[in-house]
Amino acid sequence: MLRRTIAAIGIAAVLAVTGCASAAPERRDTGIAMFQWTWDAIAAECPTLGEAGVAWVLTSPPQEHVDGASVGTGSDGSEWWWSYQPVSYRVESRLGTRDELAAMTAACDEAGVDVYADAVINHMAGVGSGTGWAGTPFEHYRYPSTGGAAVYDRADFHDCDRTPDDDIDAYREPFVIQHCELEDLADLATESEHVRATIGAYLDDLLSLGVDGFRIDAAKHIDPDDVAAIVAALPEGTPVISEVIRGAGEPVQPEQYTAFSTVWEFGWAERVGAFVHDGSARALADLSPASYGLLEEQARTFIVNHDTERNDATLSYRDGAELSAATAVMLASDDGMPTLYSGYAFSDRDQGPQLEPDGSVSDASCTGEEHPDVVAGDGWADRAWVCQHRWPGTLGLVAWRSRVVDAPLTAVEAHTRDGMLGAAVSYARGSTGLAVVNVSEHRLVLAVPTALPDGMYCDAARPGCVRIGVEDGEAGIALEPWQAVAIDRFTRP
Ligand code: LM2
Ligand code: CA
Repeated sequence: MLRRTIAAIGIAAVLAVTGCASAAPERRDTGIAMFQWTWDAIAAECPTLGEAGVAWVLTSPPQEHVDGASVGTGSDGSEWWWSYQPVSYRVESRLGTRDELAAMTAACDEAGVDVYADAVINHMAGVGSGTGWAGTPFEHYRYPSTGGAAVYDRADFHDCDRTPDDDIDAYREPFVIQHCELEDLADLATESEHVRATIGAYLDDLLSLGVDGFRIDAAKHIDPDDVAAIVAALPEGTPVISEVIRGAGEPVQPEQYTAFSTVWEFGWAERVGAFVHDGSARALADLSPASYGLLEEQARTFIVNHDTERNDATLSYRDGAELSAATAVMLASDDGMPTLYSGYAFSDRDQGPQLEPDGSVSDASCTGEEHPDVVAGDGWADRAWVCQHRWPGTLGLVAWRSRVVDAPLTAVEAHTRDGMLGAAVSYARGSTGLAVVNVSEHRLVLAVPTALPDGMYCDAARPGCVRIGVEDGEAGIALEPWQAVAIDRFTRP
């Protein structure tokens, strides 16, 4: 029954524009990580993303990486994580060619969507020797140039000489975290001018192909002074997001990277996922930077990424409608700038995406039709593209956020009552907007205080115009389990 209700909301139609006349303001600050999506597939999805108000897409790493089948370790090369073992900075990978990458940035630009690339600059490959995807031969610590790209020799890498196999063995000292090796991955001497210049040339090359910003992979394993120097060499204002996983009691913390970048706040993702899962509307309403970390201007909020969906640190597509509810909380809150996530189903953490006979990644596509079990979170075939961003509500809420984000949050309230089954949390933005998220498996009917003028509004989370009435300063809102409803003064019947 529930499944039918939510399916009826329709996935493909979330972009339907309602019949409102007043011009809404728009500020886009929501991004989406499209894990292992090819350049061609991202180019094809950008019009949909742009129409919904998505500001940017984050790609998987675009540089040449180890061809896993060449290494002789028993891998057939299909694992996703070869992307994170650079061999050169040629823009040639399983996800697409240099020309395809340029075509993607052009198509996304046309759709009003920026492209951020995942920059793997802490390290090169972890394996002994082999060939890169574009044919570049390499050995551990030796990455010669073919086609005029990256050139590193032994002296360009750290030799930390502190742990048995030079691997990071504990997160107690910055030196070990930043100069020893992350799982054997050859650790670049990022303090060296040559290394910085080589990385800088790679990032500049990506910018010349139309890339707009960067994720700094494994930033926690690079001295913040080194990241600062690399960022300083980029054109002023280039958006950079550092990946620094917050770990309690560790000496390297996200705060050390905020002078020159924004940082994903893992502490937020972990808490919000757990609170939604537990139905703790009160805890969600009480959430504050003091309890999880970074201030909103520095924080990138997210619910799940490609690592956390594999180590169970957060919710994931397997949590079905709970993931949708948490995503709605992220889009309704003002705790940071949101990042959505879209990837593929897997039953083994190493399992790569669908491949073509030549070993390149198959193009993802989303119709919505192939995902009957979105709500329950089960029934996924291995390697199926999950298209989380097309799940009911999500893109509609992105568009709603772009209309209301400049109106400050005026109230965040938990809706729980003795004797009432279920719980919800509401986010009021004065007389501009209101969102309510059911964080329970119970149906709820609520009267939620709002400063929106009395009258009829359209629910931004559903296509068409499902009417929501405001009377005497209260919005009458009925919610299915885990459903979110959002209204704003620009979207009325
Ligand atoms: C990241 N952020 O800091 C990425 O988000 C994460 O996905 C990367 O790990 C990691 N850092 C390095 O860029 C992935 C994956 C690992 C994989 C590495 C390198 O999670 O499992 O390690 O990429 O491909 C694999 C093997 C590991 C082996 C290593 C080196 O799983 O057993 O270590 O390659 O050959 C001996
Ligand atoms: Ca390092």
